[in-house]
Amino acid sequence: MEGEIQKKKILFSGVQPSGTLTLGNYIGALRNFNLLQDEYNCIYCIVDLHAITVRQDPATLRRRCLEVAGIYMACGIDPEKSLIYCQSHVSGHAELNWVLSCFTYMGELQRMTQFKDKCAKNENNINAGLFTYPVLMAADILLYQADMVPVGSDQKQHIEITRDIAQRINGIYGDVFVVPDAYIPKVGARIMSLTEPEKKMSKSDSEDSYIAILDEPNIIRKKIRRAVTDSDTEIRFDRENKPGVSNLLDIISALSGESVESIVISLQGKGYGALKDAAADCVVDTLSPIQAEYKRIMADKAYLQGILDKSADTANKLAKRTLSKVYRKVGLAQSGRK
Ligand code: AQP
Repeated sequence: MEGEIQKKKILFSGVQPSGTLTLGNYIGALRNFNLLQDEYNCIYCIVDLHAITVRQDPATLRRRCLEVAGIYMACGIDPEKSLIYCQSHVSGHAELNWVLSCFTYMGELQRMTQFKDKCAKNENNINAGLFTYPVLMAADILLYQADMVPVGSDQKQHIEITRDIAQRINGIYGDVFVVPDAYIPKVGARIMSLTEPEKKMSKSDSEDSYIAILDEPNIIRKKIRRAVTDSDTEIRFDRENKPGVSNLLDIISALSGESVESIVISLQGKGYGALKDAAADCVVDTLSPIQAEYKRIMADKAYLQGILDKSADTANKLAKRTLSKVYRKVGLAQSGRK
């Protein structure tokens, strides 16, 4: 990939190992990853440095990094075509983060809705990392001169600030960074919580609120059966007044490829029980093969670790190219050593 990286466009995306990955992560981001890997040179990162902006249990975090790599592969990412590695194994992310933070304004960061949401969730740990999270994310992307970033709609603001930082630096120093575009899916860009459907489904919320990619079929069915709907009985897509029903329709549509309109027609006159059964069937059918593949991959942890190490070596080389360009452009002294 290192040599080939010049020819194809570059795609970068990441997921935090901050919990067990959810159906939201899958529909919003992961399922698009393997669709794009023939067209782009893809770099898929497990963003563990981002995860420590919220307190994590060290042993669990370490274990989860490998698990996320297993889920990436089970979702179809081919390590022969794409890089899969841990963010903390490539020091360039943290180094570029520092440079970019000197070109990012406090006011820009104060406008980030994710910062406000995370502050509300972590009242006792509103740390500087939570505030500068978008700068590290900009560094992740710009480090590889990525053209495209597939994300859910919650990350749109972060891609916009990444573009602003890149354009600002390019404006001062000439052509330093590729300015990336977001790839946000048309359907399922924001899967909502099962228990509070006006909020995004998040892996750091309560277990009942999300479906984990690795949940057993009976757990998936139980969680969907208990999903909050409303006191009405009509199956209709109306995000504002029927967020729970609309979320289930969104999930079915995203996973089956059928339009919401035709799903609504096929469920006409049936109750919420039928809607929930249809949603549960779709989710179980989608996740079962991924879970079987995940089990197979995780049986050989040495192989998986080998992939992470090899990918990190390549990522380090690519990162160094951008970093030395950035250091030179901003005026940092070159080392005299070979
Ligand atoms: N509910 C969602 N619907 C659609 N896409 C989603 N994504 C996350 N939740 C949804 C997308 O998944 C990718 C990885 O997200 P992340 O783990 O880096 O961070 P996040 O967006 O903060 O996800 P969570 O699950 O809400 O994590 P926690 O709870 O730790 O903060 C991103 O592309 C994201 O858009």
